[in-house]
Amino acid sequence: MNKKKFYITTPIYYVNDKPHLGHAYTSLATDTYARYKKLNKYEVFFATGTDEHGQKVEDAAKKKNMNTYEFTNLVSERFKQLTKKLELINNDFIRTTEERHKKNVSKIWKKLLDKNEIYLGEYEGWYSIRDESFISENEITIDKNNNRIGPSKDILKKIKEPSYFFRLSKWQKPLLEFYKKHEDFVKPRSRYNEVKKFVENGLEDLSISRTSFSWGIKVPDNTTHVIYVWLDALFNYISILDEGNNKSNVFWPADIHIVGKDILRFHAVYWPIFLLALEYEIPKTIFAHGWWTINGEKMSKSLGNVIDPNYLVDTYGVDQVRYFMLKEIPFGEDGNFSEDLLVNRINSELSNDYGNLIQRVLSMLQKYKEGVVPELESINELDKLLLNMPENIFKLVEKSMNNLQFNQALENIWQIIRKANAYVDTNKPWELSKEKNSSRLNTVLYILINTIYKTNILLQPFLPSSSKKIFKLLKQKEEIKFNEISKKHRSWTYF
Ligand code: ME8
Repeated sequence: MNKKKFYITTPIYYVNDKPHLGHAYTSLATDTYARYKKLNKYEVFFATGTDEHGQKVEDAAKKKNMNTYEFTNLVSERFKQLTKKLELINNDFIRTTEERHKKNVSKIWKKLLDKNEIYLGEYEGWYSIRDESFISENEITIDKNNNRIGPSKDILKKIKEPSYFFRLSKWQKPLLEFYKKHEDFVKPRSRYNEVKKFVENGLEDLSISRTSFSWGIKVPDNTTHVIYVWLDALFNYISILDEGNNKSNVFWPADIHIVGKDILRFHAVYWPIFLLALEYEIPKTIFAHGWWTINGEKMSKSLGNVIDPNYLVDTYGVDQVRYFMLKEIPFGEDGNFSEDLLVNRINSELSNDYGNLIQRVLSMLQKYKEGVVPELESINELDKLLLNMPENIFKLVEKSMNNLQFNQALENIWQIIRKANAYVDTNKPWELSKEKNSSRLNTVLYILINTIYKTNILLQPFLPSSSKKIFKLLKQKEEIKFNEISKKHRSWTYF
């Protein structure tokens, strides 16, 4: 039988500087969702990579006195290394400087030209290098030195140069109609409303080529122009399928693009319009998450207030960092980062709640039953409650995960863990052993092992490394699909 397909992506990150915790966050959230879908028996394609053209990258290379391409090799490699460090299960990693991508973008450009979506003109206006974005007058503020400041608080640059334009304005109505029919296109809901309002206010044609620098994909047949970096970058989502893996017909349209809210407009306005113009299918959902802040300021390379994810992983462990980030803030909202918060959460939830439960139960199993899981004997109402809890909680987890509410899903799972700890305290297996109440001790230990096993099934996408170790301790296979959760109620044949 053909498996259901699921295509999920992270943004491709700029290589103007090394990765920081913000990038790790998007990648870890995307990876968790990809793992969740895999365990739900989808065939998943998970794409990530680096965005290597544009003025920002060219400037960064110049600052380091490096050849631009060599510079991109160096920085892109650090993003690639991070995918390994974070133990991501991405299927591929695309760089926009690769031939396969350049070929695809040139092809797209020609198609748009053939369809009369592109015309040559001159752009005069303000540009944010930080955002690689043309900024309209109503988004500009003026600082005390009379500089024009963009939405990301950088000093804008005035540009006046020949440029190709994309006929964005004519797509306003079709896009609004599309939004109306696809209310799940942008999530969370507040972002959907925001994007819709932006489009309702009108769209201007978009400048899609630059002539004042050369680091980019050349416009076919007019090589004084390079293609605007966002037009170039967005098509990575198709290049990686098409030109690399021959999978476009299988995985396109994407099921979900996970992005930060800073780049929602590009994904929710320009991207679907380019696709409409090409008569391609449009992705099902763009999910815009919030920002990690430091003392209230967005963590960003440009502001220099960044945390190195490599340091955190080396110090605390990859599962621990993933768990903290997904539990600490509801996906979609902003949150402040501090190492103290991370340490507290790891200690109280992972070590005290979950770690202790496993340690206590497994050592009792060893001590009282020589490590062999006993048979379930007669059960009371309270036993039944815990015995059936994981299956019931799984339904809640599914609901939370369908909305990408990772923190809620974890909160649901933690209800089981707390209940199990309370169950140990109430049933006191050490007293049952002393009293030689073997029948009751069997039931209590059986139920506790069963609970740990099933909780571990649910935790696989959130704690990939630890859950593997725990399955090993339980002498079970390394990965267990969610639909196998209810299989093992009676005897532990795998033991
Ligand atoms: O925008 N908190 O690349 P980029 C949470 N190349 N997430 C953060 C973050 C923070 N403080 N800072 C960054 C680009 N991110 C383009 C994308 S896609 C076709 C092209 C994450 O290197 C978040 O996902 O600036 C954000 O959208 C992304 O990194 C921006 O990465």
